[in-house]
Amino acid sequence: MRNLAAVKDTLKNHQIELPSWAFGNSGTRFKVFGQPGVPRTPYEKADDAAQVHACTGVAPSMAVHIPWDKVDDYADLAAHARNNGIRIGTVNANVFQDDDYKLGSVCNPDPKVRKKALNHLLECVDIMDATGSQDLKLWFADGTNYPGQDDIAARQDRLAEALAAVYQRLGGGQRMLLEYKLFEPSFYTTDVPDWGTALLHCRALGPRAMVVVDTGHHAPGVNIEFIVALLLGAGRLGGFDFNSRFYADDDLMAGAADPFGLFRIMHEVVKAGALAPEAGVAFMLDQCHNIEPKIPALIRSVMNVQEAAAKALLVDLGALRAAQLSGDVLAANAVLMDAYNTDVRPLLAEVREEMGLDPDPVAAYLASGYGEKIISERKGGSPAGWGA
Ligand code: LRH
Ligand code: MN
Repeated sequence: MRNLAAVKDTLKNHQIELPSWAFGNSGTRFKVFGQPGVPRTPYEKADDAAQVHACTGVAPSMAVHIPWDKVDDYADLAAHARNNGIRIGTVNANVFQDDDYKLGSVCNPDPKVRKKALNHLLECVDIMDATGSQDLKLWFADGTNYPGQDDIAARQDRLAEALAAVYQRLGGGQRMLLEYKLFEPSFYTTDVPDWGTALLHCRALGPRAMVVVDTGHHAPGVNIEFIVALLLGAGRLGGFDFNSRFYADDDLMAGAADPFGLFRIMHEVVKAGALAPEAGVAFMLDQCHNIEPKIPALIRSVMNVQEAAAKALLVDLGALRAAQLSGDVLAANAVLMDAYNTDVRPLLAEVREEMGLDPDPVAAYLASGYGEKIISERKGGSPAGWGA
């Protein structure tokens, strides 16, 4: 049985990064349902993120997305976040919403468009210098919709050229996180469609280029924890975009659709000793709360990730290894299922109390009146959204 005090310490130090865009209005191509009290500025998004951290104690940073979180003074935004007990985390570039990027951004056949995209990526590194952020996250919508539309290999060369220029620009402690996605918005090829393509580019760039696993970016049936184990083994797992899905990139609350899948992923992470912040794996949420209230949804999502981590920390790795090596299939599976079937909510309630927090973060938030406060205060202005 695992040492519970050590498990609690690990859970207290586990950090989950929040996505600024999850606080804004979001939806699908069919409809974006606006919600009252939605933040109008990155400052108000940071205020909401600080509420999630205040209630959970393990969400001390907010990722930003440029230009959705464009401000005049990024150092001032970072100071505002710090004054609210959090920090600005990963900087996400956005080269997927400008009309010029119809045929791609860094992979576009037109060198002028590629230059424009590269300039945005370099601007994002400037922003990291101002906010003190360590990670630049790059997801490219780049791809094609019809066979023959463009040359697959030529687009890879263009991508490699742009990534090398950005990698060159990174400062000392800064990293590049490359995120892959099977499809959407492109429907024939995507230039970074899978972990293999991302890993090849990262290896070609250097040691500070890492792969991001967005749990919604795989074909149905793909064994994501296998990819996680492989990337951990290669020392190239830079982080996760946690969410959940029943079908495609649904961006639902992490652990909501597939809590067992999230547990299996966290088992590989824990087994590799990669849960601790110093292991360099960024645990980020990347979700859209199209119909549910956003702040409680993010609190619930943080709790879901904590529950998966707690169950993974309770796996008796010694017994598991022994059963595996003796070929005792059922015993090995039982060790894992025993941990997964353990109700860790009392343990996490204890952890929160020991952190001086309410054992029930959602109840704490609802009792805070913060939700009502922002609805009454945030009148006028334009609510944040994806602006797609
Ligand atoms: C792409 C993605 C990427 C972000 C965006 C908000 O689907 O997962 O991580 O830039 O969502
Ligand atoms: Mn993502």
